[in-house]
Amino acid sequence: MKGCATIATVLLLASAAVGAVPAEDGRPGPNPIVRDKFTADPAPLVVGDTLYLYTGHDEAQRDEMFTMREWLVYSTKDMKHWVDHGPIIRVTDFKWAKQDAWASQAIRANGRYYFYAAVEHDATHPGKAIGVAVADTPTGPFRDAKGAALITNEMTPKGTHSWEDIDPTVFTDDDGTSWIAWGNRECYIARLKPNMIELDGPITEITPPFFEEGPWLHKRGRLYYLTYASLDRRTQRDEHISYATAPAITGPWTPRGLLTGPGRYSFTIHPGIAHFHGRWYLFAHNAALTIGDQAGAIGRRAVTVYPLHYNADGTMRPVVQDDGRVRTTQGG
Ligand code: FUB
Repeated sequence: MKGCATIATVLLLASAAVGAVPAEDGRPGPNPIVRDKFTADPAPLVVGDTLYLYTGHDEAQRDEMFTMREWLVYSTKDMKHWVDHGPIIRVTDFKWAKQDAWASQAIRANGRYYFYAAVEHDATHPGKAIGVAVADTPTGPFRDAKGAALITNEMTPKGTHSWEDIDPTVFTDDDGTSWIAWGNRECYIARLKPNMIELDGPITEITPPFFEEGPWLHKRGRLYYLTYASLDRRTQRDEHISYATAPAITGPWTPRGLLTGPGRYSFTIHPGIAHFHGRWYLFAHNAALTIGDQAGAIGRRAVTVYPLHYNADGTMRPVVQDDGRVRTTQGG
């Protein structure tokens, strides 16, 4: 453990003395989760009795847009007390990448942990790209698993902008097949080979309505969910979260509309969904945190978490982000 998440650490030590147990009500602690650093693009991963939360590290100064050099990981056993495990990999650890430690997701496979990350490729493959790193434990250290990008901008020729290939989400189905989806404005999906570091078949476009970025794949029962940052440019100024569902990972995807409004003071938002100790959670980010004289901004965000509830037909109930406190509709 390289650092501590201030108050959370004190609480953690106190709970360790009495034996940390999952909070009975399952309600997460106050938002934002991390208060001593600016964090963004939350990606939860449940391993046994622990939820690991991978985030980007926002280090923008003044009015810089994004300054992101590394990814961080935190863990909890009860959704209230968080341990800061420090940086797990830096963008410069991908030798072929230039900059921009953007949205990522980790997944367990083959007894190891694979970390898929959006970065800016060097001039050999201009534009954003997706790399994959591997580690023996969820907290790393992670190292580049391929020595080259898994996905480059040339592989999706439809897009006309250089940041089309960002924000990987990875999902392993009940039959053991793993899939990666990603994108900005266009959303793509492809199957992964069992080695987790190569694509296995064609890239297919699955762009849902108002898709902007930040896709997140998950499954509940027999229903597949594609949750994402959406932007209806006709009426909205900031990203919201929308989702679609499908009876198979290959679709067809049915748009289900909005899951949340925008994150407070933030242009971006980014969903991450996890099932932990029998409850569902939606992670997101906003820009409502101030640290010292640095106020939240587009490049100084803070990760948050809310309980997530489902209707009987499998649709997700709208989640309201309210000052870090949760007001969802009841039940689910
Ligand atoms: O954090 C950098 C970028 O902003 C992410 O890749 C997008 O999802 C948006 O959150």
